Formats: sequence, structure tokens, C-alpha cells
Amino acid sequence: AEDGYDLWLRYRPLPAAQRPEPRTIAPGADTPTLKIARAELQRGLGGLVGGAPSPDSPSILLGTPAGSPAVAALNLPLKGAGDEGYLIRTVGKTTVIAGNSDIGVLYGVFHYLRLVQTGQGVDTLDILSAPKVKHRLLNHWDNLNGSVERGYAGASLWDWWKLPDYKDPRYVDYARANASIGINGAVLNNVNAKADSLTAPYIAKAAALAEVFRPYGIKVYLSARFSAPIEIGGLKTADPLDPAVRAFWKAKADEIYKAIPDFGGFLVKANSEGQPGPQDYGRTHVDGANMLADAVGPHGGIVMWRAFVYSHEQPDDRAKQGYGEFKPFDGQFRDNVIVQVKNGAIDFQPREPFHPLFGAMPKTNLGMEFQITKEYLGFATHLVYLGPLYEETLKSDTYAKGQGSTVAKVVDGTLDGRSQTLMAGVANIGRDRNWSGSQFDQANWYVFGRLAWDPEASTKDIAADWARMTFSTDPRFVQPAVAMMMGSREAAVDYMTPLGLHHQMGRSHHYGPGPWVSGGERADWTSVYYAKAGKDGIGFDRTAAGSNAVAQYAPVVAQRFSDLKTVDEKDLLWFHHLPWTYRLRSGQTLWDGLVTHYSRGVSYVDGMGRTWADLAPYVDPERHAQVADFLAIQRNEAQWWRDASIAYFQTFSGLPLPAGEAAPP
Ligand code: GCW
Repeated sequence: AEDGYDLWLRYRPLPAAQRPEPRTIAPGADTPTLKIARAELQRGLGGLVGGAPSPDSPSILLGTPAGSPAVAALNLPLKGAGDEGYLIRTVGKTTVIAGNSDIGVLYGVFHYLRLVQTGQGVDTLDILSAPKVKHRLLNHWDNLNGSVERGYAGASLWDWWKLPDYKDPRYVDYARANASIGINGAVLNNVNAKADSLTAPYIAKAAALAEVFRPYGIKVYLSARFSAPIEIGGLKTADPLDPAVRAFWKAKADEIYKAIPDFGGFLVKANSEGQPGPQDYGRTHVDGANMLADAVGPHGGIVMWRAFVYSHEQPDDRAKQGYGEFKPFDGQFRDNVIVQVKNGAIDFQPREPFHPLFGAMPKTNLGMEFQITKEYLGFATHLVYLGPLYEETLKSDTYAKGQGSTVAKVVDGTLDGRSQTLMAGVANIGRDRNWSGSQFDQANWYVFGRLAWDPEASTKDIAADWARMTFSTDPRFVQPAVAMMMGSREAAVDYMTPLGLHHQMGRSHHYGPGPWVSGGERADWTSVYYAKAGKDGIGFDRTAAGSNAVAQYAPVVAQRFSDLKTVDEKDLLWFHHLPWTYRLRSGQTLWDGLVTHYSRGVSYVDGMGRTWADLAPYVDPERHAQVADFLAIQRNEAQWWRDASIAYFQTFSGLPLPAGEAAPP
């Protein structure tokens, strides 16, 4: 069935005009990874190209200089390929796919197949590629009971009941899909972790998954609950300076590495949203992270310590807390600790300015955490391609070392010469046949992997690759589909939270509008806290006159955000509280402009519906119908967002709608 299970690795026959000649695949070393590489080539070319090669057909030679005399004899310049990269080069009638490691070769094979699959010529190639980020990880927020926190694609893929004895073949498909985009690690369990995940039975289950993933270059990692020494270690404390606690973690690490020799390490959410952490004992993030780092360090493991922290007390401005708690510790974390920072300081909103920690901790490994699952962007039914969101953040200039100090350069380590680099994505994968809950959400998994390999890549080009691989290489399909994808995130910003508004979603589930949400246990879980709408106007003043969150950015950036003449209007109400009659650059009042943005979001979704209808000839009926049905849901809900937001905010603005705008029902 055309249900999307194949993802972007469909390998259906290419149109004749795009089909290269059949090729023979030269025999070579039979390591587990190279066997997979050869089988993938066979499968890919068999499907895409078909036909039987003849004795004088061109051939493909793959391998490493160390494992293949034929590759070694070519004396290829493989230095730039590093540990995981590859060189694809045409030498006479042979295409060589070579790397310094088997996994590099497998990545090269996937690149080669992508060229074939997207209808690009493969006759003369000379491509050198190496990942710019070392740890390219999915973070699964998967619970041990099979549910997935913020997961919209069904239950967890990991069948904990049947592991370790039964290894679902789907684990191979998962590993293969990840390898095809360069992802090299998976944190198996939720950051809101249960200590059970570190007990012997679960270590055995994780080891079984690690065994399946290993030939695909994917390491497993676990989220560690900081209080595990109490819950499963029989201790009275989890104080990181307590010798018994330190001994517990050392022994735990030794036990894990015995079962999983290439275990990646721990991810930790500590002292945030009620999770235990070192501050419970009057200790610091450094004390906690370094203790765990010392436990896994001798085995080559890392600790990813999350900077998404905020306390239970009424915060001053939640946007400031991560920076406030971490910046003072710059230079104090061990070399194998990576501080994992969300792209923005609040929480995976449709749009946030980049997190002020980027660029602010030059003596610390800082990793990026993006969310692939669309917690705040309409779950699985809204078509929102996240490429432009990721790209906007990565291209943001921190000015930490003058102009050009982009977030991408912090993340890839080049700004401060760091090599423990990390890009993590909160996975959108579950047991749905289509993996991600919708056809188009597969693109978000895809673009995340490609950007982790190269944070400076163009997400438009990546969308085009994905659309060709997933649906059709016909330009009459690709061009409109990519255009539709590229504008889809801005449309969601428009109908949900235009002009710098944020966190206006329904309470706790975060689906649908809830700008009126107030009260409850925490102000910073309410929409009214973030929008600060009143008769006088709307927006969160983060300038020096307000919470002064702007001061956490480099002076040039702070200045730009603070000044109404220079702040980008897309961030306007993130940084400023303004009267309803404030004049936007368009000449419209703020009120009229807000209404216009909401409506523009709705019309964009309308347009996507029409575009998709026109694209029916290029898509199989099954996938086409599902996307069309989801777009209809999105259309209704964009309207709901618009109407609800306008109706609510109008109670403050007291202003009429601009001409031609329909009143909410
Ligand atoms: O935004 C919040 C989510 C929580 C999540 C938390 C986090 C895993 O609503 O579900 O918990 O972020 O990132 O820790």
C-alpha cells in the first residue's frame, strides 16, 4: 500500500529520461556495514534503474582504503572525509564511493542513491562530504509504558515488552532511514525519565536495540533520572558530591558499557519542571553534569545536560532563566559535557528569537535542541515544514565575535574551536505506518538530519530533494510542492502567533487557540502572561524598561531588538509592549496588522488546499487523499485560530476590524 511506510527511500522506477545506465557493483569486504551498503545499492538501483548490467556497463566500487586493495590503489584524497565522511568520484568507467570508515561509505552510498533518485546525473561525480556536527541525535520522548510525550504518530516504536528477545524488523527500517540522512545516535527514552530505564532489564533491552543499530552507525543513549541512586540504588541521597552517589553512577556506567560497549552517554533534564537535580542538594548544574561525565568519560561517553530549566517559584521572565543559570558556569563543565540548549528561550514556539546562550558560553560545548514533533505547531494534521524555522535560527547572528558569529557556527564548533558538537531533534516518530503521523511530517525528520550534517545547508534545496524522493521528480510537482512547503511555517506563525506573540495555545495540550488562558499554578504556563494584552496594548516588554531580557544578547543585537526602528517586526511583540494604534512599517495600526496576519495565515492554508488538489496527477490516491483531508482540518483550524484570537483581543483593543475583514462568528 502507498501508506508512506517507505519514507523518502521509495526507489520506484525513474522516468526513462532520468534513468542512468545499469551498473555493476564490484565485490569487496563483507563487514556488516559494507554488506548493508552493497545491499542498499542493489535495492536502490534495482528499483530506480532496473535492467541488467552488461560486461561493459559502468561499475561502482565501494570501500575503505584499509579494507579494499582496489580502493587503496586509487590513492584518493580522503583526508577531508574524516571519520564519517565520504568521497564519490568517477574514475574512468567506475564510480568510487570511498570513506575512511565503513559508515562513511554507507553515507556515501545514500548520497549517491539520492542523486539517482532525484534525477540528477551520475556520470561524472566528484563529491567530498563530511558532517560538520559530531553528534547528530534524535531525542525520543518515549516512555517505558509505550506512550510518547508530545508524540502524534502513535505509540513508541520500542516494544519494551518484547525486547530484548524479540527485535521487531521495523528497528532495522528505522536505523536505515536515519543512516540515510546521517543521524548517528538515538536517545531512547523521555527526558522526563524513570529510573527504571537504568535497571538491568532495561539495559538489556537497550543493548538489543544497540545491536540492531550498530551497523547503521547509530549509538544508543539513555535519559538519566538524577535521583536514580535513591530509586534504584538504595541510597538516601542523590547529592552529586556524595561519594556513595558518585560510586553508584560509576558502577552504573560500567554496567551499561559492559552490555553496550559503544553506549553514547546520558541526556539529563535536571531541576526543571519538577525533575530532580543537583540543586535539590544545594549543588549546581556543574556538580551534577561533571559527576556523570566522570562516570562515562573513561568509556568515551558524553553527557548532554539540558539548559531548558525553570524553577517552581514565580519567575521574573521565564525567557531569562536558562541564560541566568548557565552563563556563570562557562568554562567549568568537563570536556565530555555538552550543554543542550533549545533553539529559543521559551519553548519550541512557532517563532522565537535565537536563545541568548548561543555565543555566550565560548568555553563550553553548546548543542542545539530542535523539536521535530510539532507540539506547538498543530501536531500531525497541520502541514508545517520546519526547515525555514531551523534555518532562521541557525542563520541568526549572535555577534559574539563580531558580525558572522552565527548560531550555526556555534553549533558546528567553528566559532570557538570546539569539537564536541551536537544537534539534537526531539523525534516525531511513532508506530503509525507513515512513521511521523502525516506524510509531510516526514520532511521534518528528513530536514533535521540533513541540517545536522550541514547546519548551513539550504532548507529549500533539502525540501526539493525530499519532495522528489518522496513523491515525484516531475518539475510540475516539485516546484509548487516546495513553494507550498517553504511558506507553510510562516503561515502557521500568521494564524497562531503573528508579530512576535508566543505561547497562545490551549493549556497543557498546546493544541488550538487559548489566548485567554490564565490562572492555575503557574503564570508562565498561561497565554495572558506572554501576550500581556490590555486596554493599553499588547506584547511583552523585554527591553531595559521591562524584563531586560535583551541584555542577555551581545550589545549590537540587544540594541537592534530594543529599538523600534530596527527590531524585525516578526519579533515585535516578543520584545515590546505597544499600543493598539502603534504604526507598523506597512502604515497599518498594530491592531489592523494583527488581523491582517491572522487572515493571511488562513488564506495561505486555503492556497495549500488548492495547490494540493492540482497536484493529484503526480501523487498516488492514498497519500494524496490523506494530505488533502489533513489540509481540510488545518483550514478549519486556521480559521478557528484567527477568529478566536481576534474575538478575544478585540475585547481589549475595542477597535473595529479593517475593511473587508469578516467578523468572527
Ligand atoms: O515544553 C515542554 C513540554 C514538555 C517537555 C518539556 C521539556 C519533556 O511541554 O512536555 O517535557 O518541554 O522539553 O523538557
